[in-house]
Amino acid sequence: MVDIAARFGSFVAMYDPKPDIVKHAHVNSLAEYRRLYRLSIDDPVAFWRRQADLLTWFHPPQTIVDRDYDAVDFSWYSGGRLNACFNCVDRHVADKGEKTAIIWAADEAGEYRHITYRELKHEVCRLANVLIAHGVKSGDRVCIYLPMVPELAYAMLACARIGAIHSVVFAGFSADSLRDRIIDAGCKVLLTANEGVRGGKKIPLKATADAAVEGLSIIESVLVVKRTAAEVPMRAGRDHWLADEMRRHRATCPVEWMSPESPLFILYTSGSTGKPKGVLHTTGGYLVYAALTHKLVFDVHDDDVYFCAADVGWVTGHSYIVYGPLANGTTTVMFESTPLYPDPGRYWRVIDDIGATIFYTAPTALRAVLREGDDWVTRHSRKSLRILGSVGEPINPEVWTWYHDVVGDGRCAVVDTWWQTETGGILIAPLPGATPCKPGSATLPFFGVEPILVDEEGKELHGNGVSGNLCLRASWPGQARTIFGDHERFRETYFTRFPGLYFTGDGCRRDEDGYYWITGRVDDVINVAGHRLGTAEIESALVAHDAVAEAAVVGYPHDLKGTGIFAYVIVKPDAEREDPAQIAGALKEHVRHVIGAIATPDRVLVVPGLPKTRSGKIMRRILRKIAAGEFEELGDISTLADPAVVERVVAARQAMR
Ligand code: 7RM
Repeated sequence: MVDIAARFGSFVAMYDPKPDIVKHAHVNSLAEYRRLYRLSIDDPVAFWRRQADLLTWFHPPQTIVDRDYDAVDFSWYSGGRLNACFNCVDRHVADKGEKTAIIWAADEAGEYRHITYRELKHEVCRLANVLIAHGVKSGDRVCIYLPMVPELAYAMLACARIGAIHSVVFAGFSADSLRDRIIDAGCKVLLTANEGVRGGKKIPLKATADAAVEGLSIIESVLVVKRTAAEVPMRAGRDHWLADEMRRHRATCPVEWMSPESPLFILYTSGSTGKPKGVLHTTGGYLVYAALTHKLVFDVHDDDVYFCAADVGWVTGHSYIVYGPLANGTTTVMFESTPLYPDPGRYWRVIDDIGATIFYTAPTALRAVLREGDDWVTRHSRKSLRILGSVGEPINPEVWTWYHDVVGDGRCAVVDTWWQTETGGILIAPLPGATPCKPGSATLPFFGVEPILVDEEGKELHGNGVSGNLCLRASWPGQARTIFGDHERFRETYFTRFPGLYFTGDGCRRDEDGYYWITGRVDDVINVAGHRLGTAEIESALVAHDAVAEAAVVGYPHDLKGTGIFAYVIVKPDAEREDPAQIAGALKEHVRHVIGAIATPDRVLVVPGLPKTRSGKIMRRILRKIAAGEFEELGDISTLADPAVVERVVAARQAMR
């Protein structure tokens, strides 16, 4: 078996921590990281007891952790009482009431709104009072189907304040998806907007919401944010303008002191099979974990302006736009637009406008702007930046290096953060100022996190220089507690394949230095003529070629090899005029050169686009079918950002025969 990952990892450069950029790092050397890490593993109770001090508790916790792996029952900080909204809002008002809590960056370039912690408290209280007036009580579920407007954060915090459970549904989802999620969670109130605005386009959210709740009696009230001037039909007795309601209510509202294990939110995420799962997170452990990881991984200090470009509809937005940053009293950004609107320089323009010091986005967004050329970056100063984060998928070493060299001018720390909806917060990532980086590796585990690699039989792979299924031992405070309404599915999905461990579904390699390299979902691993290949490595090789903007690699049935390698590539504008057959030939030769003969793609297809989810993940399930020539059974494509792209890829595939 040829170990591609080993070879791939061996020639990458080490990037040392940047002491001048992170001069006030909370953890400022590798030795200090290792000392604290040891402590967190050897004595988790002592370690996590101390971290509870990051929050303000009404009653201090009594038992730090209590876990039962057989029953899949995890409890953190029991005996304590706290409120997530109080921790994110109220407690900051006394000493930083005039500090900006949220900078809202509207879709229109140059348009910002600064909301102080004091204003945030008033808005959240008013909205909480509105919810109470509409019959929402502790434990009730509230569905939030809003674009990136401040009311989205207000609504989440208002739910937390009164003990209600929010279920945020990304505003790009269809009526059917929204309806399924409302029914599954049993929501009684829905928040939406008349329209969303993104990339200069209007999104008819109220119309979609109306279709979603048509004939659904469980939704008693629909509260509507007026984002644009558009008129929308309002059903008497059910629909209300949120602003009118908020004006009628007081700007104070008592907080509900919750048990640490009371549910904070449900967030739907798709697995490899079945309908989306309602991942449930609770209050105490989640908030401690979100706050601590945010503070340490991004080296956050009081004067930082922190800009995460994700959408709050995804877990990244929950933990690292709303809960983590606000629990830490940070100035956080809500970005309503896209990286390409009105031009590919948008991110860097926002950074200059607001003086952002920390920036966090996904590799897919970086690739989208990278292909447009460095000019779009370098025409903006970016001098305020110190930390650059990446999340969501493996970042190709090429893209990592571009992020570091071009965006960060070689002076900023890059943190590649690996985690999942189910983990609540970052589990594997460098600490800037402590961890030397290798482009493409998420580096080392966070405190209290014990990654375990196991083979197909569940045998643990000890030592370095091994690859296998990535699992986690024990429990960490931010871990999901269940799938809403289906604990058995939770147990089955994550805890039965490898008993006693949480199985992430990702493949991973631990290299000779103990660094972790996520190789992608295990279902993305392909076995070619007896060789195990991570599709991510082949994609990285392709993207490293001058002509390639983006690549997606899947396996397909192959007479001789069992599985062949099928590469879809989007070429850069310059290469668009060239002969596709010639490009394909050159790319095969290129991959053979970079990785080796066994990784040479059997087929290379130049396509105009790739099917992606709205969060930017390439839907390999669809690409596998198309590669196999199974055009009729593509399955559900409704969750794609642009379903029309599928037809164009199919057409290209058919032309190839
Ligand atoms: C935060 C988030 C989770 C899946 C996960 C991985 C992949 C996420 C990285 C990554 C390589 C990373 N939650 N993933 N981050 N792969 N390097 N830094 O994305 O639930 O939506 O997705 O995303 O496969 O299992 S998620």
